[in-house]
Amino acid sequence: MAEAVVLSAVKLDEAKVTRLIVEESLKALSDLAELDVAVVGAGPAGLTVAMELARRGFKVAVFERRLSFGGGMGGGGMQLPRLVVEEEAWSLLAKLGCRALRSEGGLVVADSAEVLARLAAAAVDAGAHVLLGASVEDVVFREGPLRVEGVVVQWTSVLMAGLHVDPLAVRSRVVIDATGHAAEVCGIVVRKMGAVLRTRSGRIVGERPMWAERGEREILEATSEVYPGLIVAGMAANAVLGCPRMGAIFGGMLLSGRKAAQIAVGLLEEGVR
Ligand code: 48F
Repeated sequence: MAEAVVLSAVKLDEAKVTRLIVEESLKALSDLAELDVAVVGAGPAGLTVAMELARRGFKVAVFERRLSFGGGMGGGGMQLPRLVVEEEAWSLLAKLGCRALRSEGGLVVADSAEVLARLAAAAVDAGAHVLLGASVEDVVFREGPLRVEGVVVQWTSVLMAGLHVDPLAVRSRVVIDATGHAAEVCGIVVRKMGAVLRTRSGRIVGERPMWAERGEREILEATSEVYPGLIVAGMAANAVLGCPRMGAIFGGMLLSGRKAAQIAVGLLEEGVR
């Protein structure tokens, strides 16, 4: 007969539960006030960049609007539970313990839930902090010369309720826009700072329709520091630079996250701010 599981050994006092949550949350949030890198968006690009930077010992936090990890990865293609990754990028996932379900013509098929769970766990294991349900609604900037020096964060629930509640700011030496198709942080910088981006057009061109091979090829070049202190990664990079979308293939997102981490390391080692 199975042994009964009892919890009666714990004296459950509601006030104690509340105190534990509040005290530890305040410590965690106050620790996030100053970062090496603020990553906006916990999709495949954001999680990869956070994992890579945390592994190198940098203080990194990911701010994710939703209460879940993975961005577009969990939904695979049309909500089917499989996704596809190019062999060149697969080694990154294989090292995290992801299982290849099939390999064909340079493409590896994997379980999308498994990939996002292992990637999120790897980022957290490496020491990245993740704040779920937290939307970045603005940036912190400084002049002389103009640069992005942090993000402004609000609970998504407050934004959804349309409440007039002031957000809190986080100082960060580098900010990474990994917000996917909407390229939201770049949008804020262009709209509110009148920024001319360090790209050929200087503006947000908008993603082009689907062309998987070109989208995957161009994403690595598009991943770049588009404004002082602001790096764009993942689908946001294709949206800003005017590159095609690619659908439910994720190698480009992972390698873009890795490249964004390399660019951030370069900036941090140069001693930005
Ligand atoms: O969309 P998303 O998965 O971006 P990604 O990492 O990967 C793109 C692919 O999933 C897919 C694709 C591949 O073919 O094109 O779309 O570039 O993840 C972006 C995450 O950012 C969050 C959003 O909820 C999602 O989880 N996000 C977006 N805007 C904000 C944000 C914001 N302002 N503040 C916080 N999180």
